[in-house]
Amino acid sequence: MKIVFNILFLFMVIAGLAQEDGHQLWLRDKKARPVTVVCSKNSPTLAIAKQELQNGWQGEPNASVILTLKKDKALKDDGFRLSKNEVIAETEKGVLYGVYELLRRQQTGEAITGEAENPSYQIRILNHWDNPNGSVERGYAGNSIFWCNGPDSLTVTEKDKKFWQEYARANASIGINASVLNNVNASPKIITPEYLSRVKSIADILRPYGIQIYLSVNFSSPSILGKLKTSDPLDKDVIKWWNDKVKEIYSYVPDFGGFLVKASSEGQPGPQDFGRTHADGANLLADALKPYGGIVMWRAFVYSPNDKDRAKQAYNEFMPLDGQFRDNVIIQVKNGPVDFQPREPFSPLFGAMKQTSVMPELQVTMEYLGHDKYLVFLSTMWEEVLQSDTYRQGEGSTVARCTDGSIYPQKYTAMAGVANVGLDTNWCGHQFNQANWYAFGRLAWNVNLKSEQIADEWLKLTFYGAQSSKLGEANYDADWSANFLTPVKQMMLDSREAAVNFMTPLGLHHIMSANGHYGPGPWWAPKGMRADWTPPYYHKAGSDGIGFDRTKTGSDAVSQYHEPLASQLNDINTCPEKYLLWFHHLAWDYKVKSGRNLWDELCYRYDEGVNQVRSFQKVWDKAGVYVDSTRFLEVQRKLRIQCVNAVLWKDACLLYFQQFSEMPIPFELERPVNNLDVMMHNDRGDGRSH
Ligand code: GCV
Repeated sequence: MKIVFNILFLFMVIAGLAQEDGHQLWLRDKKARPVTVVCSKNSPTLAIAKQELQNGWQGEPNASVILTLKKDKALKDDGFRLSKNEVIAETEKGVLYGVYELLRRQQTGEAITGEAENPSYQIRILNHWDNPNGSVERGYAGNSIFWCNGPDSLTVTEKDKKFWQEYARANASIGINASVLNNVNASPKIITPEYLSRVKSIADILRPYGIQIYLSVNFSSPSILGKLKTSDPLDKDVIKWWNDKVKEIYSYVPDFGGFLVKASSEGQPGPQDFGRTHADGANLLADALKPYGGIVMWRAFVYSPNDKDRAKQAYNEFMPLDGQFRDNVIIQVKNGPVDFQPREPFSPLFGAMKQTSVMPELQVTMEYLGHDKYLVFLSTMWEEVLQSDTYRQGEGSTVARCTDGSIYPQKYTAMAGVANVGLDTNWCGHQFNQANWYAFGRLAWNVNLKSEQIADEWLKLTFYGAQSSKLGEANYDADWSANFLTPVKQMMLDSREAAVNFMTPLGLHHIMSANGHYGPGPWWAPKGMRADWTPPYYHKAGSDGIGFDRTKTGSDAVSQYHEPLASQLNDINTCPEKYLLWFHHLAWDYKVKSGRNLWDELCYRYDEGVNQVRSFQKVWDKAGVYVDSTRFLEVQRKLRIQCVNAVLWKDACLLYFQQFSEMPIPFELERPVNNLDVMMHNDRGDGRSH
């Protein structure tokens, strides 16, 4: 009998596998109750809204739900109002967002209040760093969902369409309304007729879900594609070339959103090649797009090899141009002044450019945070940045309020996230990376949401009921909440701080392995290499101490912040400890708040990070009973890898820095298990050799 039961159980587990592989994201199939949906209008978007209600209704059985399109003074853009049986909006997209919210609240048990729900940002956009050959720069979830290699690479298949539709649905369900289909390191061919046909097919599938298409363009396209002698933004043939090209693009995609541009940055061509400014370059494209309502997202990610402090350059280059950009240009600024590090202070450009629209760029893909291997919930990091006070217009001038139109009257407001999506079955490589896609959408819709709520929603939508067999239905909810939801949510909320601890505590940054940006590489500085691409440029470890002096007597990056923040960061006694070595170079025996000296504190932080990941393993193993086996085992395997890598980070950084501190690792802490010479010898710069 026992054998029969075991076989049956095994069969149930295997049968369950096919359904719970993560492909359905937070939109898993539900047993819907019957519902009648009433709407006086018809359209592809409204048809989706109706279908979603019918497929997912969890309210009163046989209820009647009304979708109402009408004017409402409290609503803006695609906002909506909900009641138990009605969704009110001014636009069809608003109705669709309202339907997803209603279904989400039914599932999570959140109250349905009837308040107006308006988006924080008008444009909530994913940036795909996808190349025309199907590879994805900094992508860790398989190849591109939009592009592929090979002779038939531009033929649109049914499989393509299915994927694009699923992608569109997932985005719409969290309020994302725009996508840039290709890498900012842009191939010029993306705007040739062959590629534009495929762009049109993608746009046609995404449109009913309310998603507008944008493209990254190469600034030299007029010379490369148009064979012009120059791509100088002030040249009249160049102006005409872009005007014609834009007209052509709109003939394929009449509601095309516009361009994203990386120019005069990391070797990409740009206006500076012709002695022109970023404003000249952006305005050229903005003028071409203007008649069609298109916009330009112009990136501020710039730095040059000669600068003494890379963190200062974007501010230095863009501030003098404030007020010179057309009103359909938005400057897209990475959250921190260097580059998506595990922790950075906010970029000083936020709030500083008062006459120019500015939008935050966040990185959803985990370039510097463990690729598809680590469990790191990024929402807490984004919350930290978005709620940072810039003081630009007095206290409370948070990054969020400086960019969402609350403080400055921007014509357009937007938030971008560098996507983490690929062809992997679970879309994101790691099951928990789905939570970052989800969090990006939710924060772009409501910038004041708390990470705790976002994690709570995501866990309920993604895991509730995944394994019902062993617990007994009557106690399931209480059990699940106490033994799965609560501990796993806490793990998510702690996960980013854990990563900071075992990678870059106390304000350290950019000490990862070169190129791959995965494991540790604080030593990496080959002869002749650009200094600002090497970790020693950032940590400045020596016998006198460690850290980058950005105080007034150092690089003076602190002065790019507004008072009282500038003084607070400048003063070692008031600088928050999390940014200590970002702004200060300190002696190894400097006393930190805990009473320890700096070296000991560093050791403790690294040790703490490793212990945190070990504790995540315990949390997950214990929660396993509530999770289907495929997703459980996948996450379990990855936590093991993360743990091994965390130890490696700790050993590499402590043994390397110890050469300068010449102090012992406190004897009560675990001893290193990796040797420095071996780690350095094995380092190929991609972080994989360890
Ligand atoms: C798309 C970092 C990344 C690059 C990326 C660049 C950018 O340098 O390592 O892969 O290029 O940022 O944001 O443009």
